[in-house]
Amino acid sequence: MIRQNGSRRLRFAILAATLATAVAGATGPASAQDTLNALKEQGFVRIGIANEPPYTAVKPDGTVTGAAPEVARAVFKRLGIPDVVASISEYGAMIPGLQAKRFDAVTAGLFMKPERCRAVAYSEPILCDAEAMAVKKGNPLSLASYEDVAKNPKARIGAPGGGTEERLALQAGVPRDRVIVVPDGQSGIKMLQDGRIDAYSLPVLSINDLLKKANDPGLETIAPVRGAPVYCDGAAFRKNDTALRDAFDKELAAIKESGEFAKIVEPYGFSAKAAMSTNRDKLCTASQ
Ligand code: 6CS
Repeated sequence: MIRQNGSRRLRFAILAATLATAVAGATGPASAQDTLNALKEQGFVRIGIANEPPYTAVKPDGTVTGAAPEVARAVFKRLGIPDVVASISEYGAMIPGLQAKRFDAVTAGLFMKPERCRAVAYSEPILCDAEAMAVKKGNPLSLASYEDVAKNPKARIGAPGGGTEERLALQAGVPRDRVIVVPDGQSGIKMLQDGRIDAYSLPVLSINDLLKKANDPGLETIAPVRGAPVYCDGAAFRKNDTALRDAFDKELAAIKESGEFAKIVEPYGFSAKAAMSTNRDKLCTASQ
């Protein structure tokens, strides 16, 4: 549980979060207005994140940043909830964690896809991005798509567990034993440098951030991955919290309209226009 600042506040956050979970668990599916009121009482929203810059990031001092939490903080503030408290989770554990009330929302770049839209209540789109692969300089295996990885029996691809890139690789026909689950960005780059994988796949802005920090002339980016869709995320809520999601959407629309949304996401490299030119219905029914 990572809080903005101060160990006293952290202890309070953990206690309050535990009490909130206990109450929520004890009273069964709260009405969404109750959820919003409970969050106002709590004074913060417990969010699930991955710690994958620029989508989500936790600074060494515990400060939660990244485009997704910053948009969430701006919207929740307008709803009368001043702060967010983050828990780091693997992508594949985010929806189960949300459903188990480990967090109140997922604001992590969790891309909207039909199967996820069936499991959670997404907000309207927030962050959009294409897919990329980091490879050794010169791209020795000539990998430009997930199908290229599938076709080459020597090629191993790293991707986040339960993440979109893992699923795309498997759907393209890469055998399970050549799709390597990577726990975090730094591990992925190290595995690529050590030759344990031949490609590491994340969204373009995440790979760009990692390669900039790695500063390794022996690596390069293949972007976009040929044939992979552009995805957009939204804030994800529990299915029975649709009124909370609707309240979030109302304020999200207001900051999109006012220009505040662009001011938050564009310094991180995201296009406000991309998110504002699509919608949840389209993304939740797209065949990807
Ligand atoms: O939604 C997902 O599954 C993907 N989203 C991001 C921001 N990074 C990797 C992950 O697989």
